[in-house]
Amino acid sequence: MAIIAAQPYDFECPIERLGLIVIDMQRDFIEPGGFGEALGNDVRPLGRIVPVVHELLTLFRRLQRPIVHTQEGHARDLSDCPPAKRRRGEASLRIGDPGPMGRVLIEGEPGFAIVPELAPLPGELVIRKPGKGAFYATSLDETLRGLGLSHLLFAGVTTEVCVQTTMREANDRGYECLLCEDATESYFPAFKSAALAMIRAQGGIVGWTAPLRAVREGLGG
Ligand code: C5J
Repeated sequence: MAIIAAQPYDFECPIERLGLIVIDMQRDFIEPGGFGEALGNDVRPLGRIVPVVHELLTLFRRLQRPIVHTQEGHARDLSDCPPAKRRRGEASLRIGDPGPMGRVLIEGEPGFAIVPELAPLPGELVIRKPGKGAFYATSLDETLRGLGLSHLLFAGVTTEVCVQTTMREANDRGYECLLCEDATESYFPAFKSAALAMIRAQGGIVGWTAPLRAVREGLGG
């Protein structure tokens, strides 16, 4: 049993039932010219977590534990993009529009790709998701159960949108969830802090949070 020094208290996990979920580390959210910037955000803070997420990937690859990468995006004909989602916001580019990195948030386009430093290796699972939560309209739950996983470590962007939504979905499905604090980021620093606080409030109502250092120490990395 691994013990990770976390908040609100130690996260205990059987390593053989632990997997890593990396949420939406895509060019469209992280690089200039993508959807994140089109929504008016400064994308630079998101790019800063790439080395930390890379360290987690390296650790899980060395431990030979399952890794799932998610990508938010839609079919080319937008059949899985609700019009309300496409209309939302005052974006200079909307989902499906052609932009500097191809059509925004569309499967197969350059902006949809995971940033090259974090590219999935053969054998790692990659799930395209049309929603904020990675369990909505995907096979993620069946996949995780098929792998015998009960404990999930989360990383990725953005903390209060797709990461928190997916953690809440996982929590409702009975998974024990830990978020690596320095491997997640938001366009809004206050929202990141608030999301971390919400997750671990009330005795870990959604889950636990811990810095990379504690994750490494707990997992023997
Ligand atoms: C957003 C995400 N922010 N991956 N997506 O729309 O958090």
